Amino acid sequence: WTRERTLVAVKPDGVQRRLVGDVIQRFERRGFTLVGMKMLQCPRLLSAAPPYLNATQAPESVLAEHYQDLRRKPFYPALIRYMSSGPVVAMVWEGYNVVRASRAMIGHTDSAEAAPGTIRGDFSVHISRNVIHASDSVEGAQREIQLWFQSSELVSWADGGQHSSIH
Ligand code: YYY
Ligand code: MG
Repeated sequence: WTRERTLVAVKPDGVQRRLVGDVIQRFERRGFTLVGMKMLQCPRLLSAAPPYLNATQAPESVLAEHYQDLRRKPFYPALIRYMSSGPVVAMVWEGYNVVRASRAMIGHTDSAEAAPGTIRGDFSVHISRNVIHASDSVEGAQREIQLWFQSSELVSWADGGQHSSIH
């Protein structure tokens, strides 16, 4: 089987509400592997040609590129304002079917539809403040990981016995 990777981001409301640890704990307990993590804030998310964009990519902001499919939606300006209103914690998680599994873990986009037990179902009451992002397809995940992270910021690792006895 293939080890998929996906982009997960705790949005500004999630960071403000100190939910980063809970999110990490849920993914770790599920058995997924954290291969990248960093905090970003407004200037770096919105500035033109951030240094971590690939040189081959157009000099667009991370958020505009990230939500390019939604740019004609009525909620798009408010979405960009919200996403740039405070720090965001971006992570790359790896594991079997991690793209689909993480969508199930975050729950429905609309908080009112999100099942209890999901991250949005437990922590969010409105679609415009829904705490967390996760890529919705394998192709989308590859695109988003390249957008948010340089390859040098990702660490491939496997269980190497570090937690077993030193004797
Ligand atoms: O992938 P997901 O985040 O679950 O939903 P998308 O349809 O990709 O929309 C991205 C983002 O936009 C959503 O998490 C909240 C916001 N949004 C909104 O504010 N109002 C809507 N009616 C739909 C989406
Ligand atoms: Mg989406």
